[in-house]
Amino acid sequence: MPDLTEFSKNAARAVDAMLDELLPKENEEPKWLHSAMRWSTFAGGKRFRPTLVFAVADLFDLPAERVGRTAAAVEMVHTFSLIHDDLPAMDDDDLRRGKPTCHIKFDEATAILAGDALLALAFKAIADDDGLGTDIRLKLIAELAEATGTPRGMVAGQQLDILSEDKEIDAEELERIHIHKTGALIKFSARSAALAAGASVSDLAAITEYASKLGLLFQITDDLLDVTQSTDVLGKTAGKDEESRKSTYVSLYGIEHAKVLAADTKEAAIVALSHFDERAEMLRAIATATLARTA
Ligand code: GRG
Repeated sequence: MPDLTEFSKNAARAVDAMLDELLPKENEEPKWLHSAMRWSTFAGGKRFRPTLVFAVADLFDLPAERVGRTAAAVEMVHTFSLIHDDLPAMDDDDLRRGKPTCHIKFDEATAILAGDALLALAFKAIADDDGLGTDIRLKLIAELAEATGTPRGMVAGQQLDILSEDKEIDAEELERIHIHKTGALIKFSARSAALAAGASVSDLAAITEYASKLGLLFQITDDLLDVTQSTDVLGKTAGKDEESRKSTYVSLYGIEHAKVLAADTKEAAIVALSHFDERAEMLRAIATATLARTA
């Protein structure tokens, strides 16, 4: 059995060091903005997406250093999305990663700017990555832009999610929302390392299929945790989905059926990995841990 706990710890350490290097220092002007960016970035996230980047790199024997900037870029985009998602105009939340959200700790304008600046910095991190060839950097920038924006990325998913509030939506629409909102960045995380490693077309297809299922699994478990865990454990307000009358896998299927769906989705992720041999054990362990996660 691969030691996912140890692997995740090392991944978090590596991405945190890279983020610390790339983010402007708090003592550099505008200090208030840089403090806000660092506040949210280092608030204690799980570093799930960077771990996935490193695990796929490992599968292809690509040294971790080669994807360090990409892993940091993904985490910056993710942090940008959380900062903006917590704003009063969106989810209006005052707790994230167990700490006051960016607009509560700083102010609303600064939270908007901190998100904007993290998004811009993510693309610069990849553009300046001289450990990767120019063609790969361009490909990663294009794919990250697609995974982040619209019509195929996270911003599109967020818009669809907002428009679906207070509405009855079917399973197909729910899946469409989450493929974009949560899945696109998770898919990019896995594909980015495969692209950096020069993976073959069939390897890339298997990784893409695995990551698509993993993204859906991550969202189903997120919906389950929202109703089964406490605010303390989650580090963000529990029960928020029902309060904001959101359609979720739990509201659509009920807790028990959502659990079955999660288990089936994890199996589908594992099946996608049958393309690889035992070298994919860490990716199998990530799918298993995502199904079992408690926060
Ligand atoms: C504002 C453009 C824009 C997009 C927001 C990511 C997102 C889209 C909204 C967050 C709301 C949410 C609960 C999404 C579902 C899954 C998800 C992304 C959870 C948070 O990610 P974790 O659990 O967080 O990886 P940590 O804090 O561990 O990094």
